[in-house]
Amino acid sequence: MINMGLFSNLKKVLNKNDRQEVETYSKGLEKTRTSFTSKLNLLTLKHNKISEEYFEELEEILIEADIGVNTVMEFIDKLKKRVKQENILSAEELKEIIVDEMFIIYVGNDIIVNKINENPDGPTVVLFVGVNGVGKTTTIGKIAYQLKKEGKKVLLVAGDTFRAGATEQLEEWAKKLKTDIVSNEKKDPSSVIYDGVSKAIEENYDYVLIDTAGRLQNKTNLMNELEKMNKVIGKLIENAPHETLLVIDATTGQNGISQAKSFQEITNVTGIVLTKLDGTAKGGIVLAIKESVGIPVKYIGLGEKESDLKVFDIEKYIYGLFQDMEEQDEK
Ligand SMILES: Nc1nc2c(ncn2[C@@H]2O[C@H](COP(=O)(O)OP(=O)(O)OP(=O)(O)O)[C@@H](O)[C@H]2O)c(=O)[nH]1
Ligand SMILES: [Mg+2]
Repeated sequence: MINMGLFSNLKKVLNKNDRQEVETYSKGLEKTRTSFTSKLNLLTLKHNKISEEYFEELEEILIEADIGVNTVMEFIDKLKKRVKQENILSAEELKEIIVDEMFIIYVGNDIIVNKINENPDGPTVVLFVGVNGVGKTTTIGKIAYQLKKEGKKVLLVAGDTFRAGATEQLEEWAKKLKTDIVSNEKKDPSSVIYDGVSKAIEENYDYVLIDTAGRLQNKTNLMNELEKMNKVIGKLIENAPHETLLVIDATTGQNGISQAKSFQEITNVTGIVLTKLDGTAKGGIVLAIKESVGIPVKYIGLGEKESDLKVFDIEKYIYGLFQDMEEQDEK
C-alpha cells in the first residue's frame, strides 16, 4: 500500500531498547502528536486524492506545529515536486513521504553529532546559557544525573550569582544527586567559575557543568559577561569550554528561534537543549531550529524529573511523533 520509506525502515531497525526509548519520546511529545499527527490523519481521510486544497490545509497544519513559515513553504514545494515526479495520487501514500521529507529537512547533508564534545585530556567543561526561566538549572541537574549514572565524576558550578535563590536551586540539585558543587553568591560569576574549573583540574573531575544567569539588563552586558567567563575558562583549560549549550523553551515557539539567533551573535553556541517539549503542541520547532539557526539540538527536555531528558535522536523523535500512523496502518 505505502511505498517503502523511512518510516517503514525505522520500524524494522529499531530494536527493543530503542522501542522503549521511543515510548519516552512518544509520551513526551504527546501534545504535538495528538494535535499534529491526528490533524494529518484527518487530512488524509478527508482528501483521498491530492489537490491544491490538500496542500493548503497541510501548510496550515505544519505552520501550526511551529515548523516555521519559510521551512514550510520549501517543504510544500518539495512535496509538490515529488508528487509530480513520482506520480503520487493518493493522500495516504503522501503521508509517508511527508515523514521522509521531515527527516531530510533535519538531517540534510550534515553529519548530525548529538554527543557532547568531550575533552580527552581532562575535565570537559560545558557552559549553559539562555534567557531566564527556560530550564538551564533543571537541565544541568538532569545531565548531571545521567553522567553520574555512567560513573562520571561531575562538578556543578553556580555561575548565576545575579538572581536571588539561583545558587540555592543548584545546591539543591547537588544535594539530591550527591554531586559536588562550587558556589559563592558573594562573588561575581567569573570568579566562581575560576574556582570551579580550578578545582575540577586539581581533583580530576570528568565534567564541569556551569550554570549562568538568564537575566541581564541588556545584550551588551550579557555579551561582556559571557566573554569574561569564556576567557577565564580558556585560560585554565585550552580550547574550553568544550561545549556551550543554549537552552530554549519549546513552548515559546518562534520566540525561541529569535533567542537562538541573538545568542549565536554574542557567543559560540555549539548545541541546543530544547526543554518543555512535553508542554507544547508545537514540537515542530525542532525542525525549524535546525533549518533556520543551523545548530544541532543535542538534548530535549520531556518533563521536570531528572530522568526526563533525552539525547536528541531525530529518528526516535520522528518515530515517536508518527507512532499513531503506524497503529492506523496496522488496523
Ligand atoms: N514540563 C517541563 N518543565 C521543565 C522542563 N525543563 C525545565 N522545566 C521547568 O521550568 C522551570 C524553570 O526551570 P529552571 O531550570 O529554573 O530555569 P532557568 O533557565 O535556570 O531559569 P533562571 O535561573 O531563572 O534563568 C522549572 O519549573 C522547571 O521544572 C521540561 O523539559 N519540561
Ligand atoms: Mg537557573
